[in-house]
Amino acid sequence: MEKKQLVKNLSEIAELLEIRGDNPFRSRAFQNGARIIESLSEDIFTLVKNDELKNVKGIGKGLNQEIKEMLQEGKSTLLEELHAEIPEGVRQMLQVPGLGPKKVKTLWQDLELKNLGELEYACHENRLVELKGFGEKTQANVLKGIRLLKKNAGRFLLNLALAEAKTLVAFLESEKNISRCEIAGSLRRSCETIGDIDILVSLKKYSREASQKISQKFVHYKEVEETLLSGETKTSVRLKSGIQVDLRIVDERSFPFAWLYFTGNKDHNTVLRKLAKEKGFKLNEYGLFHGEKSLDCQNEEEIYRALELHYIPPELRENLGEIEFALKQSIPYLVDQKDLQGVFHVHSTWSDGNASILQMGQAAEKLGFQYLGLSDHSQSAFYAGGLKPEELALQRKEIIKANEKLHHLTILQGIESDILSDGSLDYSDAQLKNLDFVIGSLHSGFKMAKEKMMARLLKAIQNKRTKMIGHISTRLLLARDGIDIDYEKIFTAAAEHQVVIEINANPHRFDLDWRYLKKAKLMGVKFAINPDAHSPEGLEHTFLGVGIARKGWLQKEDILNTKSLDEIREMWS
Ligand code: DGT
Ligand code: CA
Ligand code: CA
Ligand code: ZN
Repeated sequence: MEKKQLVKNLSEIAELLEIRGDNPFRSRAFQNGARIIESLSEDIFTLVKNDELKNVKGIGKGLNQEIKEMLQEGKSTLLEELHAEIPEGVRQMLQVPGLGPKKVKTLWQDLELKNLGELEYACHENRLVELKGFGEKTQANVLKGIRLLKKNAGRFLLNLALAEAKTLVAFLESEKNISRCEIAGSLRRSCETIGDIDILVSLKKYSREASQKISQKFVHYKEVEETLLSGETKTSVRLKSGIQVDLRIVDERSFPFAWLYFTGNKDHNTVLRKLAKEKGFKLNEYGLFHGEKSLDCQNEEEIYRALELHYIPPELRENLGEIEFALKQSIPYLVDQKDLQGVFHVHSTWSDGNASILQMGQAAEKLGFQYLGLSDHSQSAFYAGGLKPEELALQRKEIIKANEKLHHLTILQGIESDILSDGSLDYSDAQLKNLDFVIGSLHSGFKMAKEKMMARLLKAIQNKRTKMIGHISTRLLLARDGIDIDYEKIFTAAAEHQVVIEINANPHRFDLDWRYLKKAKLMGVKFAINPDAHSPEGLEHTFLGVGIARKGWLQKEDILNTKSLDEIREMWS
């Protein structure tokens, strides 16, 4: 069992104990235990091996026993017991935003609800309104939460799907008979969430047996939980992470056609097929046929060319105007990972990051960046350890020291300032003036009426100290919808005041939504691809953000952090 799973189990036990109505101290001990283990700097496995875990503050005897069992035997009897006792549907209620163990307990025991369907129905019947600890507002929120869960059911964050797919591809590629093994589907199109992973393999020597050999290797991959379907050309499995993978196996000649087809999306394919038909061809996953015989195309470029189309990068294949542009041979040259020269929106231990300023700088240097725009939280974000005004100068000193130790990279001092409910920033103008840049972000008060929210955001954009707006919608993918705002008005103001809009590259956010990028660009808005990193590894999310920017048709010149440090300094001077 990995540490991550251990922490998850402990916190699940805590919640389930509370639902069961166990001793509250016991439940709290597990919750604290989860937190302690998560932030433990020593290696948990060594501690358990040497029987030293019991010496860690906050880990009592009972907890110590449970953790030992989980790590040494890979299971938890207590958790199994709780799972048997509390129906799965009741446990799923915990995923509804706003429902904690206490409320779930009431719903299960007082209303005898056993799953989300029954809960939804009970809301429609107004049965939550009179319930102790609930009310009209909670009931409405529960309904909204269930709707959100339904919408997101079975989808996964891009980074998780990508990590799973990359390891799987590496595993399959070790097979000698494989000539190509590539990601297709929504993952190749760099969509913000992924329904399932599609992998396409071509064989040097194709035969039924050769294909079966690859399917067998695939279903025996160590991360496979269950095989859903196994045929000659298509095999589907579900991985332990819950994500489904479809594998298709083709011969070398059909590879480009199959790759185009399985990359999609479906609407893009449909339009291509229609276009082919108008030209007297027939296009499918096996070829581009003129009569019985298919044209020989070595790659996707050649297929597009045969249809007299400009090559369309996978990110644009959404049937959102790309085919019209390709017909005119005018698909733009999109921003590329190698165009990035630096990053903004990075946290350190000065607020809620897990690494020092120097460590973040060194990690950014390793990624080849020229500058790093540090932006810890501001004072109102007390829960995230936001900086008090007097800490700003101290932090500046530490940045200067870090810069002396770095070779090719310069750290800039910015701040991620809360946009307060009246739209003002979180420090005095004199304090903000001393910083290299300011990102304004919403971190609370999301439920404000639309009009008031617009006034709040517009005031922040008009502030002459604001250089960027962070994660503008505040959405959390698969968990929380964004706020309701008038994007056109925001873009107009951002363009007028030269405030950059962030493309937050954290996979939980990808905010601004790529669907707005093309329009905002046309209105004169500039963007920054920001990792919102809270750890050195988090910096790498920047590259996922490039995929999102490409999906929004953005080019190098639209992105602030493709500029050199000197160019940025000049812009902001
Ligand atoms: P997802 O998995 O929901 O994130 O989205 P996709 O786009 O990966 O969808 P998926 O996995 O169902 O199918 C992969 C690609 O295969 C899809 O983008 C286009 C192609 N495809 C699948 N079914 C059809 C179909 O019925 N017609 C056409 N033209 N293409 C299809
Ligand atoms: Ca898919
Ligand atoms: Ca699929
Ligand atoms: Zn933020």
